[in-house]
Amino acid sequence: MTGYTDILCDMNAGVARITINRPEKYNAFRGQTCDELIDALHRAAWDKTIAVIVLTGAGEKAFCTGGDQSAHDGGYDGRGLIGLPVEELQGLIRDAPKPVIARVNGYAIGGGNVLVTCCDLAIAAESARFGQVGPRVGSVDPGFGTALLARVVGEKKAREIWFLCRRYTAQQALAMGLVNAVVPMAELDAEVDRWCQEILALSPTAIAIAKRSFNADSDSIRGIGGLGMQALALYYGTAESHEGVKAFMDKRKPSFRPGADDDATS
Ligand code: 2NE
Repeated sequence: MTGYTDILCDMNAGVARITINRPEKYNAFRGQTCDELIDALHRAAWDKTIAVIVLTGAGEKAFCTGGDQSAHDGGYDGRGLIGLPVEELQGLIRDAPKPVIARVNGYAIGGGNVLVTCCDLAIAAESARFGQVGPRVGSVDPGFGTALLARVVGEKKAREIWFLCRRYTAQQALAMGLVNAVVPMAELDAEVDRWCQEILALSPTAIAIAKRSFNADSDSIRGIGGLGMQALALYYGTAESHEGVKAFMDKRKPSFRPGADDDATS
């Protein structure tokens, strides 16, 4: 793949910086974005001169807000079961035999929060906000988005995140173990660079073995994700899911239980 349109990729002095470059969409990903991220991650993962990968979003508003709802019409606009090859993207973050650091510069919502969950490390600006929105917008990101999140923040907290769809501050994300450090936005790049430099001084093979052994313990979650995506493709064909997407785009509250809503007001 040559000439990215949705991302930026800079590989320099042992560090690959991959940036989702769709700030006007709060760095939401469409099919093309996922394919470009996959391509860049492949290159960075297997380039022996690269010791660490930094994943981030352009601008100061958003890290990534998940699937681009304007590219969703009963499924997204790309390839794969749901029109977004997110399983491949998330799997690649885990398969890269080197640490992937999420540089969280703003909203990490929906699939964006799942990317943070999948990254090995996460460093957030104080202004960053985290959360899942699937049940509000007719979606769910099963597998790493649910079961790995539970390993990261604990079962009760993960269920709260999915069942209530609240937003969490960077300090709350730190307290629950979703991120490793929180710094003022002005210090974010310097802090990320410090972590990269520390990693660069260490044995790449020892780190690769450590990463693969962490992964081995949780890799069964990949199968749960595959099963979940199969279900998600069916869910995307329902009126309930369509209502969630349409309500978000119309900037109104979704009505998931029309009959029950009528009963409640009668
Ligand atoms: C990010 C958040 C919390 C911001 O809220 P707020 O109130 O500050 O701003 P607003 O007005 O909601 O958003 C600002 C602009 O960004 C766009 C909005 O449409 C709006 O556009 P304009 O009106 O200014 O033109 N925007 C934000 N996120 C977008 C998105 N994902 N797609 C398209 N446009 C987006 C709030 O916007 C929010 O909650 N966003 C997340 C929406 C969402 O539904 N994300 C997808 C979840 S499903 C998913 O990610 C997924 C997956 O991970 C795996 C498989 C399948 C699906």
